[in-house]
Amino acid sequence: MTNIKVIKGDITTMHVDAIVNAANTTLLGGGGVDGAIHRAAGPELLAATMKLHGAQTGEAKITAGFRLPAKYVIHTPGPIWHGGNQNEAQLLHNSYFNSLTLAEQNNCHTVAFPSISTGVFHFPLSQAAKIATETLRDFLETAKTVTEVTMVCFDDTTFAAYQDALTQINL
Ligand code: AR6
Repeated sequence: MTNIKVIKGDITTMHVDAIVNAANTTLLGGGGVDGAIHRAAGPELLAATMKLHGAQTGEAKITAGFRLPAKYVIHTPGPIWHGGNQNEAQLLHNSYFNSLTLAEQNNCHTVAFPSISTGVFHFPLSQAAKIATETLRDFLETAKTVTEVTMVCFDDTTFAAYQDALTQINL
């Protein structure tokens, strides 16, 4: 069953099987949601991501959630926006798709995403929200373990953009 929710909140407080981290290719932490997740998970998270040796843009890797309420953190570097002609849309799709694939491989039922790439990486918000919601909808149509995905938006503008995108795909 398709079940996509959009809420306003802080992803580090989510009681779900996996939260997704909008990371960078080093997977060694940073600002924004990445910094918040590392602070809330504790230093064990950095110790774990150091063993992953980074990730390519659009790829996803998993660790435990350590001090977070979530069981796992799925780390994915989204694309940096360079104007739209450097495969940014496909790479953003890949971040959502590969994160969900990894969630399924780890038997997750509930997954929460932040708005990947729309902060420091400057991906245009409405376009990112469209790619995200379409990818989630398509994935959930044939998902085996994942039954519920929540988009956790940190501010009103982001929340409105994802609500609009969901409305546009008639969910
Ligand atoms: N919960 C949910 N969303 C949040 C939270 C939170 N606690 N904190 C911020 N956001 P960004 P990016 C929102 O910049 O654009 C990092 O330095 C934020 O308001 O975190 O993918 C990484 O290490 C925005 O809507 O991620 C990378 O270097 C969204 O999360 C780089 O930033 C994404 O903003 C990744 O940039």
